[in-house]
Amino acid sequence: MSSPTEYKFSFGPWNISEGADPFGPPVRPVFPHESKFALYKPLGFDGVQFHDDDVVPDLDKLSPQQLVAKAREVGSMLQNQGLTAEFVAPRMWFAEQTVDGCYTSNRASDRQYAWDRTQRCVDVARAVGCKAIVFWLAREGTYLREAKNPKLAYERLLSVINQTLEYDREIEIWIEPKPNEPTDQAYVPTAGHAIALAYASQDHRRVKTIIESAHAILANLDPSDEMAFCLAHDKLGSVHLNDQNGLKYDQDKNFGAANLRAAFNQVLVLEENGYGRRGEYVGLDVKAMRTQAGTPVLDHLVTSRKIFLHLVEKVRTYDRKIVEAHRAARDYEALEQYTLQHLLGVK
Ligand code: XUL
Ligand code: MN
Repeated sequence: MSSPTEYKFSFGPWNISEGADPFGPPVRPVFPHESKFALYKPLGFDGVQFHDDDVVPDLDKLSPQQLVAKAREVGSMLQNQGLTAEFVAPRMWFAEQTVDGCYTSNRASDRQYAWDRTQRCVDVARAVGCKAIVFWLAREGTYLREAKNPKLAYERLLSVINQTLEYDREIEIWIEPKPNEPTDQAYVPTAGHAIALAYASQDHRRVKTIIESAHAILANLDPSDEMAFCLAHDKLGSVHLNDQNGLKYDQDKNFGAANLRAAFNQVLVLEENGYGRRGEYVGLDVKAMRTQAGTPVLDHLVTSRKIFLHLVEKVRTYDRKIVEAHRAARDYEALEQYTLQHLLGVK
């Protein structure tokens, strides 16, 4: 039997937040960005997920050369701390040019901004030492469906994927589907949409996905199925594990906090399909509770990582012979009882 997967963990600096929400200001003092990196290793994380402006603040004001020089400095700093940049995502949704979308905006000037910014994001990714960019297509959608031509929107998304693949012959694009928020209805709401775009592209091997548990739940889908679908196509670049209590705003709760059994099924799918054995990270996208005192608040990262590892143990001790016997007999009542008792640790 091969040795068990040793999971590596990652998160993005935005996961250490000051607690602001749409209805109130920050509740914790700012914790300087640079100081966040020193926290990774002691917490058991070695992958850093970035937005482009997490690497190089105010990047729109810099020349491409200045931007690459700054990103290289960050790359060396990471190396010195034994950290790896997992991906860089263009955080375009803050820009004044992207109020109505980036690649799917009705305005040519906005689309041009988005394309320029995407090229700079690829430059940053390469300079900081990683081969993947993430497209979370925040504003690619509408508040009312009549606002955009949806067929054209999908064509524009495919064009920009192809342009990016051409711009850098090694870069991978990992699409992070989400069905809504901040738009009412987003384009590319599910893994199926993302993977269809991948296969339609010029080089599908370089177009993958990152599946976030909460986003799948917002699409009323089971996160473990979204992950399994991507794994079946060898297209699971990364995951954003977290949880979501039903169909409401994107909550980014601790992994397993709303539905421990669904979390177990996600770990089961990842572990059974060898996720992590080719260097993939177990990424977390979890939000600290606004009510939590102190700075920096890190308990949510510690808890989510621990719960993942506890669930790995549950997966490894889940008796496949029993599972297979119940499947063969089509005795799903017995399978349910066994699974629930296993999760509860009772007989
Ligand atoms: C948004 C979301 C983002 C992306 C990275 O809902 O999940 O954090 O993961 O931009
Ligand atoms: Mn995410």
